[in-house]
Amino acid sequence: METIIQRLGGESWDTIMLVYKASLSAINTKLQILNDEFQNAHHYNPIEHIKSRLKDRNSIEEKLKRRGYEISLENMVRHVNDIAGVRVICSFSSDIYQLANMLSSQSDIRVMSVKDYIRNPKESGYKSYHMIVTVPIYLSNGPVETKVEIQIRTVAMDFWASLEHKINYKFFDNVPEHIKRELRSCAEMVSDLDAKMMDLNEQVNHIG
Ligand code: 0O2
Repeated sequence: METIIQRLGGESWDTIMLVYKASLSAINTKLQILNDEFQNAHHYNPIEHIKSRLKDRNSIEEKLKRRGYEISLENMVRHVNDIAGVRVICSFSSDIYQLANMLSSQSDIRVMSVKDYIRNPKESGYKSYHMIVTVPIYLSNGPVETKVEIQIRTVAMDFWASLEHKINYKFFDNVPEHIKRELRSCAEMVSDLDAKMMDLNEQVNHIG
């Protein structure tokens, strides 16, 4: 199947962004179906909520510059993996791997890379499961493989990541050491909380 790069001939920015927008819809639909099926079979929703976004032009160009690439449509499609980004927030850590496996095993999804910051958290304490996948988007002249970055994490991990992101922004990435320490300590609390909530949920399920 062709990738967007192979289709780049005379494609404009707008056409490319339209394809990425369609890829968000495709992944959202897949996730929604899995969530509904879970509700039907197991009487609970593994997904709390889904956020999706297209990276804006400035952020794409800034990322290319930061990585030393010239600004061009080809470089953007080739080197920026998170133009289409979906963040899936789950209730329990166990849901994360189940969802990732269910999605990865679909025949039209190709997993390009996985970064498991849950088993291997970042030094900052950041935890999340990241996948870059491709999904086919059916245009009038045939399908195009389109990259989407999927981040899957628990509500607690997301709470931590949002605050840490705001702190980094406020300090222009030069966060004072004592605040970094506090953040690492909060990240440990997040892991403990996730483990306890999952355990409690399992106990309750056995009673029910
Ligand atoms: P934004 O504005 O958040 O979208 P790649 O995309 O694979 O080419 P990278 O950066 O190596 O590049 O990928 P990685 O490590 O999977 O991180 C991608 C995204 O994860 C980041 O997007 C953040 O959203 C999030 N992330 C990664 N590390 C951290 C962290 O330490 N703290 C928080 N809060 N979020 C993190 P961007 O590119 O930064 O842009």
